[in-house]
Amino acid sequence: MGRARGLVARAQRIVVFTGAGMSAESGIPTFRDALTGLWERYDPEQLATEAGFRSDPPLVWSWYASRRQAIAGAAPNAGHRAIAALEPRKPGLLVVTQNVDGLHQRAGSGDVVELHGSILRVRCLAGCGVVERGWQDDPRSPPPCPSCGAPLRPDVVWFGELLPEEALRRAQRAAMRCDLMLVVGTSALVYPAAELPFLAARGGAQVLVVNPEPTEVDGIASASLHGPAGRLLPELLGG
Ligand code: BJW
Ligand code: ZN
Repeated sequence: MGRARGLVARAQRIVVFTGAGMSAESGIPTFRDALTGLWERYDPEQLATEAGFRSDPPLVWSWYASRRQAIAGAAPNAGHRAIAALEPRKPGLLVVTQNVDGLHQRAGSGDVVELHGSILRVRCLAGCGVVERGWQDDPRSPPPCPSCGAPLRPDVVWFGELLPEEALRRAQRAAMRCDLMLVVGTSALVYPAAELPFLAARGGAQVLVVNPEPTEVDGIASASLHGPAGRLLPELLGG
């Protein structure tokens, strides 16, 4: 911990790259953890692809509605708060998240890049350009697009879909320019997001991992702290 705290103290351009483990202690399940991960119980082909949505819109819609409800009832944890509290001390700090839950923003982080979209928004399946934040939520089936009548879909990135171009570009640029990348709560298995720590290391940044389990990133990390983010981040980032 002492060495890791030293890396944070010396860093001037920090990127915090987060995944589902960041929100685990807020009670939001991860995707790939044994027993508790969503993909243990649900089929990603059915629930996180456009083909799955088209084949059964009510099924996919209701799964997202129940997750949205769980997220609305959850609160940011001590890890989210520690990252938000670091921002004033490290100007230019950027949070790059794969999470769709909006908890970094609710904890007070001001600059958050959402690589996989947001579960709090919907957009038109037909791509007419409609994006909405507040809509009449019937958990049983997707409402029609107010402009063209096609179903609305969650504004998240499903498998086989391109990440939002501007978000990905900004994340890649920040990764190449940072001097410290803190990688929290991600299995780093899903591309292209998983490339970011490797881009950072190639650009000369120190990489610091916070995760209870070993991951692909440990091999390039200057230090790996094995434990839960909600406990380790306040200790690591506390002033
Ligand atoms: C804790 C903790 C605690 C626990 N504290 N830590 C073959 C090879 C390479 C690539 C591909 C391939 N076949 C297909 C692809 C491409 C595919 C991909 O990468 N697949 C891999 C799985 C192999 N990628 C895509 O499709 C992407 N698009 C794309 O590539 O476009 C180009 C293209 C077009 C056409 C064809 C092919 C390519 C899009 C990816 C979209 C991912 N979407 C999801 C769902 C979002 C919506 C929703 O929420 O429903 O995003 S999937 C899911 O995984 C979600 C996450 O953001 C993402 C990453 O998961 P994450 O965050 O890392 O979570 P977990 O569960 O994996 O890990 C949790 C970690 O936390 C663990 O390490 C725990 O130990 C830890 N943890 N408790 C700290 N308390
Ligand atoms: Zn439309």
